[in-house]
Amino acid sequence: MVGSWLFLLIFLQGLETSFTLNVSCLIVNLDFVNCSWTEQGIPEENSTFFHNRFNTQSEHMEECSTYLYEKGWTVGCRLPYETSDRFRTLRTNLVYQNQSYMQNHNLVNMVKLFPPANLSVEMNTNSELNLYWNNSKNSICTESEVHYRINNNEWKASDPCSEQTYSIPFPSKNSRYEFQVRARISSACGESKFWSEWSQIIIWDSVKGSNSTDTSESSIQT
Ligand SMILES: *[C@@H]1O[C@H](CO)[C@@H](O)[C@H](O)[C@H]1NC(C)=O
Ligand SMILES: *[C@@H]1O[C@H](CO)[C@@H](O)[C@H](O)[C@H]1NC(C)=O
Ligand SMILES: *[C@@H]1O[C@H](CO)[C@@H](O)[C@H](O)[C@H]1NC(C)=O
Ligand SMILES: *[C@@H]1O[C@H](CO)[C@@H](O)[C@H](O)[C@H]1NC(C)=O
Ligand SMILES: *[C@@H]1O[C@H](CO)[C@@H](O)[C@H](O)[C@H]1NC(C)=O
Ligand SMILES: *[C@@H]1O[C@H](CO)[C@@H](O)[C@H](O)[C@H]1NC(C)=O
Ligand SMILES: CC(=O)N[C@H]1CO[C@H](CO)[C@@H](O)[C@@H]1O
Repeated sequence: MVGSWLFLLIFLQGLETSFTLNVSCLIVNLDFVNCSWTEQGIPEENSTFFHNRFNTQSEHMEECSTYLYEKGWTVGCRLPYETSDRFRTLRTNLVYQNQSYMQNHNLVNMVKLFPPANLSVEMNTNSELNLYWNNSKNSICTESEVHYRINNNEWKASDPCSEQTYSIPFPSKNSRYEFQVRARISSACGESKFWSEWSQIIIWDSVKGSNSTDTSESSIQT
């Protein structure tokens, strides 16, 4: 009994000394930055987070103004993002207990956009089925991928395109088409490591001649 307590004590001390906090940051929709330090679990004490606001010209670090919480502990920080910040270096300093963890982050590829929205489908006079959508960031740097399937067969993916439209010439009769779209920053602008989540699904049914947004099975496919 004493032996196992001793073992547990040594084991816990071992954990204590090997415990490090790693801050990882993601630029969300080029709108704000989420930094979090829960990779190794939730630290059981509040941490204090400082950052340089992507400004390497100055040594100044400011404290996080909008912490993210889990179980009442600080586990992350939401930082403002301004145009082109991703081409600069974010310096962070996390203070936990008596330790301070300094890191430099290069976030050029760490961008995740919101999914495209407002999908619509229409048949034009040339018998082309046209899909339209709105990207969350309407810029030449955004590329989209269309996923579609016919009558519940396998999903097919289009090549990434910079337009917010996709056409299928002569869609088959008596078929049901489903579409969904996702987006990311294209390689010409420092390709993002992450695609957005898939948009909601839109359905075009040649028999019913209707389209609708199906929320019941969105974002199952990856
Ligand atoms: C810290 O996190 C970053 C980003 O998630 C990762 O690239 C890096 O390998 C991690 N470092 C350690 C020491 O776990
Ligand atoms: C950013 O952090 C907040 C709070 O933890 C979380 O709700 C949100 O999903 C995060 N966003 C992304 C894209 O990770
Ligand atoms: C951690 O921070 C939160 C918010 O500032 C605070 O409500 C909570 O009391 C803090 N916990 C401790 C143990 O200081
Ligand atoms: C923090 O540092 C002080 C003085 O250096 C020390 O007495 C204390 O035990 C340390 N606390 C922790 C949790 O490491
Ligand atoms: C969404 O896309 C449509 C074309 O499909 C366009 O007419 C409309 O202006 C766009 N809306 C926004 C808010 O960008
Ligand atoms: C979708 O359409 C609504 C209403 O027209 C508009 O307010 C919203 O900005 C559009 N969403 C996007 C991502 O363009
Ligand atoms: C028949 C039908 O439901 N058409 C709709 C398809 O989607 C567009 C845009 O969402 C609507 O304007 C149509 O009414």
